[in-house]
Order: sequence, then C-alpha cells, then structure tokens
Amino acid sequence: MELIKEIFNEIKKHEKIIILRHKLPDGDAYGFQFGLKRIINLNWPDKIVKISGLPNPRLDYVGTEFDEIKDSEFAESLVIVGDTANTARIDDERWSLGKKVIKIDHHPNREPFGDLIYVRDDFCAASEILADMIRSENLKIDAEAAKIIFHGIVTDSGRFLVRFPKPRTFELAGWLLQQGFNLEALYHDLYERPIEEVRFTSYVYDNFKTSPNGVAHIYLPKEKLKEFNLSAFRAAYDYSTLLADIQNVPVWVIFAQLEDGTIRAELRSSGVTINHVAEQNGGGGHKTSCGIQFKDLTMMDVVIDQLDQTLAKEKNGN
Ligand SMILES: [Mn+2]
Repeated sequence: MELIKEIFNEIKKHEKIIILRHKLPDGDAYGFQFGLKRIINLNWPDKIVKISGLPNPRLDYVGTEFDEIKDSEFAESLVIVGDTANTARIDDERWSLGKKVIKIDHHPNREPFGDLIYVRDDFCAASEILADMIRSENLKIDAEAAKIIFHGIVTDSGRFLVRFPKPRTFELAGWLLQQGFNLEALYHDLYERPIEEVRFTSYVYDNFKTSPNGVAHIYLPKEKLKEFNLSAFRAAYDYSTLLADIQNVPVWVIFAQLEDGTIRAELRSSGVTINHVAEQNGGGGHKTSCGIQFKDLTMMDVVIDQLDQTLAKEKNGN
C-alpha cells in the first residue's frame, strides 16, 4: 500500500526518529513504541531512534528504557505517534515541534493530526497495523521485536476476544510467532498476578450493581484501591473485562478514583454503541470501549443513566 511505503520512505529519509504514544500506556502502546524502535534499529542501524513518555511499571517485562529528549532534538526529528487518537492524549506535548509528524492509529480518526496519517480502525491494535506494515514491506524482524508486537496485539484484542479480530489478525499473530519467541514465558509474564488482585476480583463480583436496563457498574474509591494495592488506571482499564459476559448485562462501567480525586471511568459494551456517552461527557474512544475522566462524583449517576437510556432505546428498536 502506498501510504505504508510513504511512511517507510520518511523513516529512511530522516536520521533521527522519535516514537511517541498515549498517556497511561498499555500493552499496545508499548508494542508500537518498543516494537517500531527495534524494527528501525534492525533495518537501518545507523539511525538514532528515541522513545519517550511515562513508563508503566506493570509492563517492565516488555521494556524499561526510555530516552531523555531535548526540545531541540524534536525540530531535527521525524516524530511518529502511535495508538493515540487525539493530541491531548499524546504522552509528550512537544510532539508538534517535530520536523515531520506521522500519526499511525487504529482508533476512529476523530482528530486528524500530523503531516501523514495512517489510520485503520479495522485493526485490533496499533501493534497489528505495525506487524502488517513490517510484513508487507518484507522488513527484517527478530524474535524480540515479534514478541513485543505480539504482546501488543494479544492485549489490545483482549486475547483475541474483542474488537473483532480478523483472519488477518491471526495470520499476523502466527507470522510473529514464527519468529521464534517463547510464548509460554510471555504468557507467564502476562497472566501472573499478585494475590491482592485476586482478592480485588472477588470484591468487584460481590459489590457491583446493575441499572434497570442492564448496565453493570461499580465505584472504587481510592481508599479501597489502596487495600488492593491497585492503581485506578489498572483497576478500571485492565480489569474492565471482569464485568463482561453477564447475562442481560450488555454494558458495564468501572469507576475508579485517582489519588487527586479524579474519577476514571472505563465503559464497555458487548456490541451496543456507547462512545457517544463518553464523548458527551468529555471522553472518547472506540464504539464499544471508551473512557471518561471527571472530578464531580455526581457525574457517575449521569453516565450510568445515559448508558441505561441507550439500552432502553435499543430495546424499543430506536
Ligand atoms: Mn491500541
């Protein structure tokens, strides 16, 4: 595809490249950032590739080394932003200082930014887009790069369960696996969890509530999260699947309170479109998987109510 060639041409043309991704990085953000860095290093070893953003210690097994980047370096660099739908979420506000900026993403392209934009919302993960780009251009890849990118796909697709993986997704995953990384070891890193988190699971199951039309929801204040030694982000985001697959509960939300009192809401559905509720309240995301952040506790009822109304309309066939 032309656009893919154009992106790699830009990479070839630039001596310095900076790779960025969204705040509060997940497996996919890491997969894109560390994966692309390694691929560029393998294929064009004389290029200087840097990555920045706040680390997520939970993902230390994927990569730990981030670079200190001076402001002046941006002006000389090609900046590639992956897995990030809008500029406010980019985890380095200096992105716009880049000599040239490329956006590569799989979220709906609500806020197009950059000089080159490659958005494919039919892909499960930005890491899947990356795998496809590498394979279609026949680039060099090794087991470590394959592992990092595979991890991005497997986490963002909820272990190939959500966001509708395509035959292509499995093909790419198979191709990555062929590169020879140890899948068993990777899954061990991915699945092993502290005992507090097992207790947390039990707490969520015991305490969630449901609205009349089937919105499951739970609020986790910061004191509660401390008991389980969990960050708000991890509780709301990584554990969003806890309330999935409940009969007659097509929509679910986890509200988790950050240290500063802000509430992080992660909204999920098994099919009904819900991202309008996130957008109406200052958030955003995918049709069936989106998030909001707000300070006002009463907003929780507003969000639950709007989601409940969405389900009511759905039932009445509107
Ligand atoms: Mn993603």
